[in-house]
Amino acid sequence: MNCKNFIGGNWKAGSSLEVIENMNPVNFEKVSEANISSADDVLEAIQHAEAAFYKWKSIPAPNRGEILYRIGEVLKERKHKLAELITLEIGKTKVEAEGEVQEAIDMAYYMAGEGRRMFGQTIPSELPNKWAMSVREPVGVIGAISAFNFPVAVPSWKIFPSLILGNTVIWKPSLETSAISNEFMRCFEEGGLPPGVLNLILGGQEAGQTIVEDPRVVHISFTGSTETGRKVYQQAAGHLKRVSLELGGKNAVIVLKDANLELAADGVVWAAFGTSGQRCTSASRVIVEEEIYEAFIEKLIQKTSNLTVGDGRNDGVDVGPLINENAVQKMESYIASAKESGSEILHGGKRYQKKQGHFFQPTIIGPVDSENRLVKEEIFGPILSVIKAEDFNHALQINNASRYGLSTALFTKDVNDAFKGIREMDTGIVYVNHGTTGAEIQLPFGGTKDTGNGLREAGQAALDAFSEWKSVYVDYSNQLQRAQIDTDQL
Ligand code: UN1
Repeated sequence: MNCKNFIGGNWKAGSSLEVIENMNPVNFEKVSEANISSADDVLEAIQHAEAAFYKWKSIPAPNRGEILYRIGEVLKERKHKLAELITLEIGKTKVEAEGEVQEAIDMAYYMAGEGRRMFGQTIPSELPNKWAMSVREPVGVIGAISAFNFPVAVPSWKIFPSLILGNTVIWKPSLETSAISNEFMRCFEEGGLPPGVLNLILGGQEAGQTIVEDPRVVHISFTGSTETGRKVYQQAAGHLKRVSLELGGKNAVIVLKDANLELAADGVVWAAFGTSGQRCTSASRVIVEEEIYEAFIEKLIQKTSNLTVGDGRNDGVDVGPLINENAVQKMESYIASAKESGSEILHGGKRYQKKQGHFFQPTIIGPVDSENRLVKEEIFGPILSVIKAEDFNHALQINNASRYGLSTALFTKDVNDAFKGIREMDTGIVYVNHGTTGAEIQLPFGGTKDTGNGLREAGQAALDAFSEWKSVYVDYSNQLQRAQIDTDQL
């Protein structure tokens, strides 16, 4: 598939001569190609987004909502096609790819509804015959930069809330997902979004930097690594831009001795090896109370060996390939350092010699001590470290020692421990008796510490991320009433 930018309502190839080709990660056949965008393409897109802003924000929010609803309908019709393309271009299994598109459909409908519900507040004034209220205003042109692993769901968390609020958007997806991004963009076009309101740029670092540095783009919403996120934040600070960051994770599952071990092992396997561990919410550490360590490990290994690893297009496949050869080599380097530090590989630990494709075995390593790089760094692949904890407090301490703070899960049957965990696990998302993945779009999504900068996307929190509050005072007393001063005379 030959992929293009979508700028001001027109499909146009990127203007550099450099071409990016994406191969299917299983059979290495070409899926897509695109000319990489230059800074000029981005500048053109910004001009269109800026020109479209006034008109778009002037359309009443319920009508904007109707357009979003229509886009949701198109996405629903295209669900299988989009999912097939996700599997083809990045290797995600068919079931998970369908789930991902569903997340975008849910977001389209949710935000369409917000068009008729975009509440402000009326607040009592301290003076008589004076009315005070707050209303939401769009911020302007939003730069949405997304990663390869959720090429439809994550952009939709940024795009739909931005649009319902009246903003216009420049979207730069990962270059690994050009075909998917073209197909997703087409759904907005066919749903009837006016030209210039959403612009797609297939670009790399130059395009990204132009979006981040141009003063006309007033908000940057970035999903990616902590390292890149930090740079984006620094560059955007020069213009005092609004920035929302969804960065790395080092998510843990805590399994207490009273837990349903069968359920906990199922939860851990799904959270650790689903999407081949390439979710920012993937479980990468499991912290187990000493007394049940052996029993739990046995179940975990048994369930992991039952996983079917293969081409995500085939029925019954649980774990697909990694995105590329670099990712496989990164896994090998973690295995090498695990061996060096004397940790035992309990399951897996290798690339598949006989399988064509970027496959790596679902791997369990343990026990790993809490200073090892395996339990500190984000791995973004199917490697799970097991850590022993003396008791619940120790487990909480190990969990909270991470520099990341996205998602934690706790397995227990004790209601007191469950609530203690909810309060004390210091991540933005916590689960009880479910693994670390599977956030729903109607709740805020995001993390603490090095995972983000405090803003949340999805749910009602997304409205705060992508709008400004305007405070409005209407004085109908027909005389000068001075706040704070005349208040005293009443
Ligand atoms: C991500 O990996 O960037 O909660 C997002 C989840 C998914 C989203 C993951 N709904 O795992």
